[in-house]
Amino acid sequence: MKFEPPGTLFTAARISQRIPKSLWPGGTTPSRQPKRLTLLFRKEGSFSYRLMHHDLRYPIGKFDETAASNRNEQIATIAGLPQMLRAAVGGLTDEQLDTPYRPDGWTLRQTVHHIADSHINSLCRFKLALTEDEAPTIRPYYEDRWAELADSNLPVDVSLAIIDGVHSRWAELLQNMTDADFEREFIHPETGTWKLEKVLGLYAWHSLHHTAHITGTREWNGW
Ligand code: NI
Repeated sequence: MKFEPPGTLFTAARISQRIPKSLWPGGTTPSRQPKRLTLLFRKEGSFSYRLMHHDLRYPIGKFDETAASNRNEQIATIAGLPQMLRAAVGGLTDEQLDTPYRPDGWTLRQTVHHIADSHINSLCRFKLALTEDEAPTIRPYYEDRWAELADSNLPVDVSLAIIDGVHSRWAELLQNMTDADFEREFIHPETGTWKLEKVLGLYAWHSLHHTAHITGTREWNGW
């Protein structure tokens, strides 16, 4: 698989390659979760989603393993997130970044920092699962409390740089994993055993889920 270097502008066709088919209008599974969405292209390198059903908390629906796209699409989403996210926040002012994506929700700034928090942890969980003799028990954390700490007030560029590095490492790892590697597991103390195959699907979803919070907020506000 081939990925564009950092800084490459997305065209409509390139973005469409990165959005799992299951998230497109007429998605693959019957579900009460809203999954229909349409991409709008304002200009090259900038895009947003228009949601057909307004669910501000779950703009692309909840993670549904049975509706997950294929592995290559999921890896492409992980590889493409840094560019998608930069496009999503591009040109926003500090005031706009400090706007919540829903009433009582995180601000766009907190959302970007949360993605860094979450995906740092996820890369470590992949590496633990790939290297431990027994399926490791991973360490959960209170993501809402992490998002309230002082570093979540920093400029989003700080976390965009983290996400660049983490996702470069993560995509390289994923592209070189064997089928047997994707069968490896870790244990989450609250939710049980997870195969890396499923975890990849979850984080591809998570990447699009939070990107849609940002693009949705821009859409509603006409930014
Ligand atoms: Ni999240």
